[in-house]
Amino acid sequence: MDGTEESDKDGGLDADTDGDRLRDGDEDADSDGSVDATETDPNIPDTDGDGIDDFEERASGSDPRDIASANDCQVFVDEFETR
Ligand SMILES: [Ca+2]
Ligand SMILES: [Ca+2]
Ligand SMILES: [Ca+2]
Ligand SMILES: [Ca+2]
Repeated sequence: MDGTEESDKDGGLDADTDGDRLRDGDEDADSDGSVDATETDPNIPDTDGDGIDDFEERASGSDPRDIASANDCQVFVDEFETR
């Protein structure tokens, strides 16, 4: 609760617990409280720990559950390899 998040009248599944801009209800799609094969962790902004948050991975088409997928993320590769 740092005051920067948008107020959410229905709370619960519309909250963004980990602050990665994906709502809890989008990350835990079936709302069972566990991270299933196609879901990302609503409590961890970077589910696979590759340094790119789940929102960025989904937006760029890489796999938010596969730490190796960051290597295929052209958006970030381009940023660091422009010389
Ligand atoms: Ca989230
Ligand atoms: Ca789930
Ligand atoms: Ca990631
Ligand atoms: Ca990844």
